[in-house]
Amino acid sequence: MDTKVQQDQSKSESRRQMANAIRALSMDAVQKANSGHPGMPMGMADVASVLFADFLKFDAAAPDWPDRDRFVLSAGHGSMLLYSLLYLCGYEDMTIDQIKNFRQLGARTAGHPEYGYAGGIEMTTGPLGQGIATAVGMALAEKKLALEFGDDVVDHYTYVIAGDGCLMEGISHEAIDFAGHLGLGKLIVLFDDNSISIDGATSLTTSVNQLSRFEASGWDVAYVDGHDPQAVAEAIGRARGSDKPSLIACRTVIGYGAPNKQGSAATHGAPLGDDEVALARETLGWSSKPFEVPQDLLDNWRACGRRGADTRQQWQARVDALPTERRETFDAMQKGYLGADFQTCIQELKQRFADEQPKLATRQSSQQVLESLLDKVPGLLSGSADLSGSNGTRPGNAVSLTNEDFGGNYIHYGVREHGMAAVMNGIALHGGYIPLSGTFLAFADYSRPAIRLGALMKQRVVHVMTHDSIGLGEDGPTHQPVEQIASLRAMPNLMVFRPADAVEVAESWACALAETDSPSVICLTRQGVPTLRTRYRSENLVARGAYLLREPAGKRKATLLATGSEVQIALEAADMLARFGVEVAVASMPCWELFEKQSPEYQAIVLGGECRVAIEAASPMGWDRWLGKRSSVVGMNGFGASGKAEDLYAHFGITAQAVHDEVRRLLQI
Ligand SMILES: Cc1ncc(C[n+]2csc(CCOP(=O)(O)OP(=O)(O)O)c2C)c(N)n1
Repeated sequence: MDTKVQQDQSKSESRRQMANAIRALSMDAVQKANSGHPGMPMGMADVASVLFADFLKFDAAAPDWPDRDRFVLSAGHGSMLLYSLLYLCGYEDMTIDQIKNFRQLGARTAGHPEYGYAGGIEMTTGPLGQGIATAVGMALAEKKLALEFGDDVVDHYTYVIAGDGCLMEGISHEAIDFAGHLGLGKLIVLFDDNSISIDGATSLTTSVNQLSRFEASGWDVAYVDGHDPQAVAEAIGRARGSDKPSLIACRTVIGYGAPNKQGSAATHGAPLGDDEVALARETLGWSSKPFEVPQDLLDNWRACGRRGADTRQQWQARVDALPTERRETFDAMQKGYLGADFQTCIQELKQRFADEQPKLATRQSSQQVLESLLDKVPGLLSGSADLSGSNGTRPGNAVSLTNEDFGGNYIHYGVREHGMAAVMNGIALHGGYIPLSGTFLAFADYSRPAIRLGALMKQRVVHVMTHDSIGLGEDGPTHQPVEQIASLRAMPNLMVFRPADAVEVAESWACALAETDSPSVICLTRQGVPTLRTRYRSENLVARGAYLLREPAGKRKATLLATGSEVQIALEAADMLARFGVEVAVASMPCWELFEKQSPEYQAIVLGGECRVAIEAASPMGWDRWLGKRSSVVGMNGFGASGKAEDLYAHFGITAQAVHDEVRRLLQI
C-alpha cells in the first residue's frame, strides 16, 4: 500500500473515532434527558467530524471572531450534534455538565440551539428551513463585505447542515433560488440525505430529486456516502472551489450505530433506550462510560478547537495594519454603529418636516428619511420584495446590488417575503450591515416565522410594511391588513411602529435603528396624511411610545387614543367635541412596546381620565389594555372592501363623526 493511501485510511479512521465521540455523547445526553433527537447527530457525526476537523475555520477560544466560518445547524432538532462538537472542541460555554443537563431549565443546552445561550451557536433554528434561509443572508453579507474590505479581511465560508424537513419547507425554495441567482459560491449545504422524517420514509411524502432542484437553481451538486470521511472531504474540497453555492447530498443512515433502530424513524426523536444504547456501544466499539471521552480522542478534538488560533492572530494583524480610517470603519460596521451624523440627520429631517408641513403618505416620508440615512449610516442595506416603488425603500440614492455587482446598497429580494425576512436575520447575525426591507403589511403573514426568529434572537432588523389599512383603497380586502397589527404586537421583543406623520416617521426610524437588540416593523400608509407635528422639538416623542398631541383647553373629559392615519381623525373629532363644549385630549400612540416601558405616572398622564376611545383602522384586539371601563374602540370588525379610501372609511364608520358620537354616548351627554 502506498503512503498516500495509508495516510488517507488512517485519517478516515481517526475521523470515525472522533465521530463516535459525537454519537456517544448524543445518545447518552438524550437518554439522560429522556427526551431529544439522537438519530440525526448519530447519522451526521461522520460528516460533521470531517467539517470541523479538516475545514471549518474557527477558534473555540474566540467564538465571535468576525472572519470565522459560519456553521448553521438548520436541522435544529439535531442540537446534540452541535453541543457535542462545541464541547469536544473546547468552547468555554459548553462544559460536560451542560451536556449532562441537556434540555433542562437554565442549561445552555436547550432543546433546539438558542442563539446567545452559548458561544458557537450561530443562530436559533427549530422551525425547519429557517437555518438554510438565514445562512443565505450570512453568505450574502460575507460576499459584500469581502468586496468592500478585501479578502485579506473578509474571507469565510458559510456551512449548513440541513435535513429532508428543511428542504421540504417552502422557504428553502426561496432561499436556494436566491442564493443560486446571486452566485453565493461560499455557501455550502451538507444535506443529511437519510430519507427519513418523523412519519417514516420520505417516500411517503416526496418524490423530488433534490440534486436536480438545486442544480436548476444554479447550484453545484454532489452526492456522497456520508459515512465515508474521505469522500465527504473530497466533496467539501471541491465545493470550496466553486463559484456557485454547493449542495452535497450526504447519504446517511439515521441513528447510525444503534443496531436495531438505525435507519428507522424510531431514532428520530426519542431516546434509544438503555438496552439499545448498550448495544450501540458494542457496535461502535465504544467502551467509555456515559459522558466520558477517552483522553487521546478528547485531545484530538481539543486540538481541532485550537487549530484556527494562528489564523485568527494573523487575521488580527492584517486588520491592525489597515490604514486607520479603514480599520475604524470596519470596526464600526462590525459593531453596527450608526455613524456620527445620525442624530443630526434625524433632527434636520424633523425640522424640515415641521417647517414644510408636507401632506405625504408615510411611505413617502419614510423614503425621504431613508434617502438621508442611506448616505450617512454605514452598512445600511435596504431592499424590498418586488415592491420597491410602492414601499419607499428605494430612494434615488439607492444602488441595486446584483449578481454582477455586490457594491450596491439595495437588494431586490424578488417575490420572496419569507426568504427576505430570514435573509435579513442572516445579514444582521453576520454583522457588518443593518438590514431593512419592505413589503405590504398584509404580507407580514408570509414572513412571520422569520420575523419571530429575529425577535427571539433579538436582532436589529427593520421590516417596512406599507399599505397599512383600508386606506390603501381599491386593491381590496386581500391587501388590506386587519389583524396583522394586533398579531405583530403580540410578538415578544418586536417593536411595532405606526407613525402618524412625517415627523413621527423620522422618529420611528431613529428608534428602530438605535435599538440594537430588537427587530421593528414600521407600518406606513399608502394614502397621504397631513403633518400634525408642526412645531419642531428636538425630543423624540415616539421614543415615549405615546404622547399627548393635543391637550384640552379646559378640564379633560375624555382621551382619544389613535395611531397612524387615524390620529388626524382623532384630532378632527376633538375639534368637533370642543365646538360642542366637550374638552378631550388626543394621544398619538405610535409604539405600544415603548409606551409599556414608561413610568406609571407618565402613562397615567397620557391615558387621562376614565373615558377613552381608541381609533385604529384595524382589529380592536389588544386595545383593552389601554382602555378603562367607560371606553370603546372605533376600528375594523371584519375584512375590508374594495373601493376608494375615503368611501371605505365612511363605509366602515371610522370617521370623526363616529368618534364624536362615541364620546358623547360614553359621557351620556
Ligand atoms: C417548521 C417546522 N415544522 C415541523 C417541525 C417538527 N419537526 C421537527 S424534525 C421534523 C422531521 C424532519 O425530518 P428530517 O429533516 O428528515 O430530520 P431527520 O428525521 O433526518 O432527523 C419535524 C416535522 C419543525 N421543527 N419545524
